[in-house]
Amino acid sequence: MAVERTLSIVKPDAVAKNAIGDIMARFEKAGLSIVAAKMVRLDDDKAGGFYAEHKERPFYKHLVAFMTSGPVVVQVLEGENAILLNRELMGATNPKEAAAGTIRADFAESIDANAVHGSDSAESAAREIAYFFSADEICAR
Ligand code: RTP
Ligand code: MG
Repeated sequence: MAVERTLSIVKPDAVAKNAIGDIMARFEKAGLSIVAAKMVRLDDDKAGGFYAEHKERPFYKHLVAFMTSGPVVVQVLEGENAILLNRELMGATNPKEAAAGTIRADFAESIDANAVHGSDSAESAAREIAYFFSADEICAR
């Protein structure tokens, strides 16, 4: 296994319920290091560009509206197998289908307000990290 980096977002619903620390603790307890982090308020362009792959999907407008509804915490996680490990920690997109003990099972309200984002491939991770962070904002361990 290789050391990887992945992009994680604590979404507006989880920020609103003061779950930032609990969610970050899950990453650290699983062996992932937070090597960059910031709280930001996304506008339509920034959120829409981030989810551009879903532009033609029926839920796109709603997704962008949700992601701009309040601040988010964007972070880069680093560790062995980080991309898949983060997806496992997150659980299924729909919290009703998320395995017990996953972040979405424990913190998500619905498929729309589902607490966290995580990159789904090495290609996505590279694009998404560069979308939010410059190289000098990422602190190598
Ligand atoms: P994310 O990108 O946010 O980490 O979520 P994901 O990979 O688990 O799911 P994805 O397919 O990339 O979808 C992005 C977000 O769009 C919303 N969604 N709604 N109503 C629907 O059928 C539907 N499908 C997706 C979810 O909020 C999902 O997180
Ligand atoms: Mg996705």
